[in-house]
Amino acid sequence: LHKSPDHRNLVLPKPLLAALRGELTPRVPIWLMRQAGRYLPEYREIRARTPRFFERCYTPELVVEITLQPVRRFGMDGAILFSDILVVVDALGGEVEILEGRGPVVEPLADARALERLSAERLRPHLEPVYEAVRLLARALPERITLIGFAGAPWTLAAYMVEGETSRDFHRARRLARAEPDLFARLIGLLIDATSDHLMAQIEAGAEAVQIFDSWAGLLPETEFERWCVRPVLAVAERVKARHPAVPVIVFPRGVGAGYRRFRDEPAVDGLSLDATVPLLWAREELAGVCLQGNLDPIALLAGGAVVERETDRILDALAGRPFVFNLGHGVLPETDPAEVQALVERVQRLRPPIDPARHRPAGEAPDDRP
Ligand code: 1CP
Repeated sequence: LHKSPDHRNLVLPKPLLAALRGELTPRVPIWLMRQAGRYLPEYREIRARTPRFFERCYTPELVVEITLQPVRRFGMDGAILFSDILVVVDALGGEVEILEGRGPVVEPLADARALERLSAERLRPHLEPVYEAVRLLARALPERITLIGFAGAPWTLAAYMVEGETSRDFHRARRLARAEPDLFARLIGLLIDATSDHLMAQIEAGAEAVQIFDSWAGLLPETEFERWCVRPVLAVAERVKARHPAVPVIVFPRGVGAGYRRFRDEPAVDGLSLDATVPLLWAREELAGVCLQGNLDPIALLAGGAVVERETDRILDALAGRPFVFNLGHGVLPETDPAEVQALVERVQRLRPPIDPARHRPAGEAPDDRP
């Protein structure tokens, strides 16, 4: 598939898996959220031929091809399955479509009757083409590359289901959670079942690591964050780990600031994906004991060139000496120039000389006043 330059094979067979298991890797592995998709001309070509989004998601040969496109071009260390968090909503029987230029549109869920119509029983049969694609990918990928499965977190899925579409603030979803917490808890409970089952099915088909995307976790104030993000995400992670203890689980609670600390000492959480606002020296101190992932601002890739280089080096320096996975702070934007992604992957993957630890003292600290 990909003719990798020799240095990429000098390291462990799967640098991404090694880092997620807490090992220090000779070079930092990289993959990018939304690395497949609209910024690639070869994806847009497939989209023109197969305009229905879910048709692309449920045709195993297309899923395989779209998943491999960025890996073939750029040689990342991880291949994330081409799919969407909303396939779970579709499988449960929630009416959902993905419209061009508008994103997801869902029949809004407003009451108990709508909730009763959803069923977790349809999940595995409905998503069988997705699992078939995972099986094909597990066979097609070169040894160095880790196959990543994923699911939306219960809160983020519930937010789309109640709101009916994307939104800046998800007022309707947050109002329902406050006004009818018992109903909302039942929805979250159903989504805990569905997302953990979906992740386990991907693992059973060959996914080697999984990521839980809680893209809208940052909208929740403290107590709501605990109830609708932390507890459901940990419930999902714990169920997956109980069945598949060796498979790393990465959590991406986007925008939660100091709330990232809630995931640092959890045995079920192997990786913590940082959004671009998280200060890295804070993360280095406060989030020890878990493999960090992140956090280049996707906008930096639009500026390109020296901006990306400077930011990339700053991130690599800040996390040097720690198990770390390079990624963006959120998904690749559709306007991104593929050449910038290419340059980024090359920069991260080249072996860097060991870094002088003296450069890593936080500003103002004397050379030997650290424990
Ligand atoms: O026409 C198209 O191609 C539609 C664009 C598109 C694509 C390429 C959508 C609709 N989904 C996807 C693929 C996708 N979605 C992947 C592919 C694998 C990869 O990363 O390469 C992944 C991981 C997702 C996950 C996803 N979907 C998330 C979580 C990550 C994030 O960006 O926060 C969310 C929130 C969604 C919902 C969704 N689906 C599609 C869009 C445009 C959106 C976001 C809408 C919004 O901003 O609210």
